[in-house]
Amino acid sequence: MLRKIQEREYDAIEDWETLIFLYRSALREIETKIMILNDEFQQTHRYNPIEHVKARLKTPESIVKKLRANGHESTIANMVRYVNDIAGIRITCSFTSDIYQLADMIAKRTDLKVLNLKDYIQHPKESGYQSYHMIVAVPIFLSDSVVDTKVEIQIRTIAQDFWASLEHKIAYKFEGNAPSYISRELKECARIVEKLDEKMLSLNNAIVKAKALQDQNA
Ligand code: 0O2
Repeated sequence: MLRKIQEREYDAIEDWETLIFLYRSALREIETKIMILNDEFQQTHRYNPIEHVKARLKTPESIVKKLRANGHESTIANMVRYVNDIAGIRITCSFTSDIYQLADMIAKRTDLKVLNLKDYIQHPKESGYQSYHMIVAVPIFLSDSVVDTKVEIQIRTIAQDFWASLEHKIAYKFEGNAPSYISRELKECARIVEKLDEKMLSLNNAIVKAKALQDQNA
């Protein structure tokens, strides 16, 4: 996560305050970059791919729970190394095509480094979860050094977000042990969400075509 610049060497972040300061700064940086991308898109294509952006820092309880679940001790070093989503940004888009366009725009930026990609749209999770995940490193410029800080970017449609939010609540209630018929029904809902997204995208394509034809004939 860290790179050495100038005199100061960051082998590890040693205290919680520094850790949170860096992740909070990384969220600010990423949020601004994403809003600028959206504005540029609006300016060049007269279209906003982004519906909402939500930034959050993972709670200490949730960080410790994740480390424990993966068999790691709750140390600052382990948090930095093993928890990729302490800083998280969720981008909600209108259409699945927007997701890939945005992901491509983010990946091409020279001021970020993509560390990992997970396409849960092409390959949904066992639960039915669909979303596009990117782990990026954002350089945080301090007075005497630069620290690359990890941020997880989740990009999904409104429908995928609706499913994920409700499924998260339900799964939380059962602490991962939901009765099988509930898991089955949730998976079925995920398939409906996928169909809905496909239909909305093809409808949008048809609208764009029809509008262009109308403008041509006007
Ligand atoms: P919360 O409460 O959202 O913070 P990794 O170390 O990155 O390889 P990880 O973290 O399991 O392993 O990565 P993954 O699978 O990409 O999941 C990261 C996040 O995606 C989760 O964070 C959830 O926000 C979301 N997610 C993944 N699977 C599901 C799912 O089945 N249902 C829902 N609703 N969300 C999911 P956290 O820390 O689990 O939760």
